[in-house]
Amino acid sequence: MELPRRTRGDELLKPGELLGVRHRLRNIARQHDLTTVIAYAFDHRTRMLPFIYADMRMAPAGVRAIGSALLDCGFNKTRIVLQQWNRNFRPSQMRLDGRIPDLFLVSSMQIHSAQCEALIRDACRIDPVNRPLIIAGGPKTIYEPWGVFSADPLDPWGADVAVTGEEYVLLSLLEVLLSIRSSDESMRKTFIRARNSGMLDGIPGLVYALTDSDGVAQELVDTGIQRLVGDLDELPHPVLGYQLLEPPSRRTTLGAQALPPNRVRSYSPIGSLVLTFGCKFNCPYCPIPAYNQRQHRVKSGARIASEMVRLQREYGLRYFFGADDNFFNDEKRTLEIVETLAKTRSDNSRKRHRFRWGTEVTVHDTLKLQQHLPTVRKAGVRALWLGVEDMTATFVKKGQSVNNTTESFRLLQENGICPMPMMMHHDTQPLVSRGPKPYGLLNQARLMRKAGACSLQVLMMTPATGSKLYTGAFTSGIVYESVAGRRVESYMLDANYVVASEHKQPWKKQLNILAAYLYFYNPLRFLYGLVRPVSKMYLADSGMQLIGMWGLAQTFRRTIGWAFRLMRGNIHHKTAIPASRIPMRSADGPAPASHALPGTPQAGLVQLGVNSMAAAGAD
Ligand code: B12
Ligand code: SF4
Repeated sequence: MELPRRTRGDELLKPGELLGVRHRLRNIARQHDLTTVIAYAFDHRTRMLPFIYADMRMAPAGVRAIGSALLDCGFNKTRIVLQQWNRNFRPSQMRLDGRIPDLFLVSSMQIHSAQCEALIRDACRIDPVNRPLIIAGGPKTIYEPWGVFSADPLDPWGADVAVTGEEYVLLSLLEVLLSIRSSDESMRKTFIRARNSGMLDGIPGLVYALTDSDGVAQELVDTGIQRLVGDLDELPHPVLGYQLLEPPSRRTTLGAQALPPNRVRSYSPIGSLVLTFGCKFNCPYCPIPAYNQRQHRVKSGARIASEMVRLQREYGLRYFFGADDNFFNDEKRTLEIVETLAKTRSDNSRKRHRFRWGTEVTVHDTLKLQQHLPTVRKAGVRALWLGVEDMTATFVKKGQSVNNTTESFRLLQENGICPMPMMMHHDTQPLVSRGPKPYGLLNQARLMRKAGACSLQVLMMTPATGSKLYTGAFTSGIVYESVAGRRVESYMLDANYVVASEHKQPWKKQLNILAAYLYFYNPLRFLYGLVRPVSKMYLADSGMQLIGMWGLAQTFRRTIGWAFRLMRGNIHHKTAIPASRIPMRSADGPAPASHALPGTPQAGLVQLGVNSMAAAGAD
């Protein structure tokens, strides 16, 4: 089930609204000496292909964006802790500026939910009087905000509020809280006052719990779908967030200082940057178009150039990854960006900049933009990830075909850009096929390699939260609950594990993924690549082979046991959609909450009791 769409014409913030809240907060920030810790939840069990290197060496843009927004508004006592680098970090022991922070923010993807919960639980160990206001956000809460609140009355823990949106939602929340906060009041206490008086209900993009006096969540109130910032130039500059990174360590506590600028590059040599958001396609397994309210949001070329130049100057960053859903989505906007970057200089010399970057595009749009690929290359693009899924479009159709795919790869290679295909393996796809059409997974891997693919991503078709196919996959009973006695856990939902299938021998699917990777990444290909690289960029090919072999070893180690379990059988299927067990309602009244999935208990009956508790000051 997709996120509901806001009323047409009301999907975006008005121009200048994000700038406005930033400006207003800057004026009041100095009256509130706030300290904030932002943690990125990361489950190390997810370390394998296809993103084995990028997962650790690219500080995530989401937490950096939130950090940048806080710093930009004047909250300079902010620190970003990445569990990738600080796996022992314990929120209950954190101190910043010598004190327990006022705000503890957690960001998580769905696959890192277990760590997200552990972080929140640990923060809840801080005694209620000193406890920071706990705010959860990121791709997990965007689709499943209830997941950060305990549904077990005997085991209460939970965030105070889940943000189902972006910077603007958080800043609006802070603006409301700071407008009523007295100087010596804790942010959590202020939050409870604001919540109980209904002051948060006018900020779309929040889900908060109404709790009883023991802190047990009785119902979740959903303020609806956020309005999105349309002009991404209004976002705070990403250069700010890099100042806030906690240095990697094995400690449970925080260091005295953030990572110095001259060491950022050694830990995070790739800078992920927001360039555009949204995609015009409508693939039923993808949540992205609905999340973006079918809007395409972009930064200007000038702004992107300024971001890259400053990041290079201040941190020495030269490699970037665009957090785009489909960078080539809109020809005019794409050209504006690449033409500007192609002319950009990093310094006063006459030489063009030396940034190198990559991002995601589609086969369809690559062909459409073929005559502009030389400019794309001049802009610094050296690798493009393409969602090929299945070249024969047997299962997934979005304008790709065998000829289109090979042609787009050829064009990219001709222009010195590495094509990086992303494939989706599905129940009806064999490992190898005979005949004129290359249905088989290996047939396609072979064709793509021949056409110049520098890397390969093979993921199993798995229901994604927020996609059209999501709920149907559960009601039709294809999603596994457990296999041979082992439960499917959230870290296994990364599409590397076969956790949803109608295949009679699903272990074959698991082994097929390994076989495709082994076919693509192996010592022979590495050696061959040294002599006759597939790419014009000589070392790119052998470098990718080395990373691929390392990633394959991890993928094998982590998923082979699952393949054996699948062989043993005893597969139990889920019958219900994973919905909130805590009743939910919309802030407008007992109407269904925007983020509630079918099967969520409807709040309303308990509403009166809880509201009166809330009014009496319970938290
Ligand atoms: C770049 C990217 C990657 C990169 C880097 C990820 C990273 N850690 O930086 C790489 C290539 C490594 C990657 C890997 C994967 N990715 Co990825 N990735 C993306 C992509 C395209 C951009 C992410 C990004 O930087 N966005 C820009 C930032 C600014 O946005 P953001 O992170 O959403 O943060 C904003 C809000 O969420 C919010 N927010 C975030 N945190 C917080 C915290 C608080 C407290 C608050 C208030 C707000 C808040 O405010 C932020 C600013 O606007 C997104 C899709 C997208 N367009 O967002 C998918 C996405 C994040 N990836 C996804 C997935 C599934 C994966 C993989 C599992 C794929 C796979 N099978 O291997 C792996 C996981 C690897 C791992 N072990 O973690 C999913 C996550 C789905 C979910 N519900 O959790 C996404 C959303 C794509 C999708 N399907 O919609 N990915
Ligand atoms: S083309 Fe890619 S980003 Fe666009 S809807 Fe399809 S899967 Fe999602």
